[in-house]
Amino acid sequence: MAELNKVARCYRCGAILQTDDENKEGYISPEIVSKYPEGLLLCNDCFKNERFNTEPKEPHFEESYQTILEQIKESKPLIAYVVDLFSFEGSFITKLNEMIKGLDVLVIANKRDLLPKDIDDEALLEYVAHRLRVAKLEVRDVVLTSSSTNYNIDLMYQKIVELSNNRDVYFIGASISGKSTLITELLKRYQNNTRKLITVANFKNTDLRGYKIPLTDKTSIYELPGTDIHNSLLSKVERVVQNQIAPRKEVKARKFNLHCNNSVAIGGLCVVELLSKTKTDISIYASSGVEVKMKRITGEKYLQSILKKKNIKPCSSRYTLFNEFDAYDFQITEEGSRDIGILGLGWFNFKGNNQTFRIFVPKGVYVYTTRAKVNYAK
Ligand SMILES: Nc1nc2c(ncn2[C@@H]2O[C@H](COP(=O)(O)OP(=O)(O)O)[C@@H](O)[C@H]2O)c(=O)[nH]1
Ligand SMILES: [Mg+2]
Repeated sequence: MAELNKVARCYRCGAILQTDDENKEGYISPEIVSKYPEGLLLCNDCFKNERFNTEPKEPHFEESYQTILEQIKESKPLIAYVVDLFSFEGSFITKLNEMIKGLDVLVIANKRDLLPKDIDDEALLEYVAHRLRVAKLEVRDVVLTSSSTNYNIDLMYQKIVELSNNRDVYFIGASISGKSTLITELLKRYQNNTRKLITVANFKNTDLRGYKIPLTDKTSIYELPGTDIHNSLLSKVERVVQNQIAPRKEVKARKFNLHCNNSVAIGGLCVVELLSKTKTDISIYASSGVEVKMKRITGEKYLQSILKKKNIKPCSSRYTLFNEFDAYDFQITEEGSRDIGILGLGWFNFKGNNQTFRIFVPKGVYVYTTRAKVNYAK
């Protein structure tokens, strides 16, 4: 009888995998095939393109933004760098960090209200300090804020006045980190003791504009437009789904005990499977508008079934086919409390114990692993 063999194809581009000719489509190193006989495999090209997407693809830095930063550097201003505590990886931008090194920086870690209330600020400040150390970015101070609950806005204003010390202040950061809202809150407390008016400034040699708020007769607070984050799930889904995945209030942990080959769906947008034998407790942090469910089936089966039945909220009309998703395997070598995050959607926390997770996400969305952001272990 004829034998039917499954033809191995690249998981991403669909090319038929071959080990004979490096210069032809679908080439994959023979070692990989023998190492993962049952694995979902990528051809070498896709592996290079996708697997090494382990840094957020740098937000496209408009040249104009760079031009402004170059210009403002000369006057040695105070930089008020707004980062989003919920979406930290999307708002803490390597390239921006490099550009502001050497300047006086006040980090404003915003959206404190979205993180669990029972975590102390000290722990969050330590997390930010840790990330700053890793990025080798020295800063003058860090303040945790929330425009939604008016948390520490006075303190932020006070620090800006103190640290600016008769210099200009520039609010910078990724879009949606909350710059405009913070400035609006700041304006509620602001008293203009100068002879100047609040205006909108056009930045030289660019088409960018932003608020200019006089601090003293010689100095002002400027709001720079944000830089867009293209590899966030938020920038890939339609408006209704954006509204469901962006949290508006405290995100609460949803806990699951995962066994080998069990999978958890985070909406119809991400499926997490535990590939290794070590049973693992995970706590998922995502907007309450995102349903989270577990099934005792593989991630591939679970995702296929969700795409067919659309029985979990939210599902995006832009990602309806299995091959519109990427699959990443994360082998955890670190111990201690860890996170795996999906930019724009949230993250899950677990204790590192040599696990391997497989994560399915819409193509091009950044998935990362870091030390835990929210850590209950003392
Ligand atoms: N939960 C929460 N949402 C915030 C906070 N600050 C801003 N936002 C929301 O984040 C989104 C982007 O804010 P915006 O100020 O326009 O960000 P910008 O692009 O940096 O100027 C808006 O939907 C705001 O309502 C905050 O402290 N907490
Ligand atoms: Mg804005």
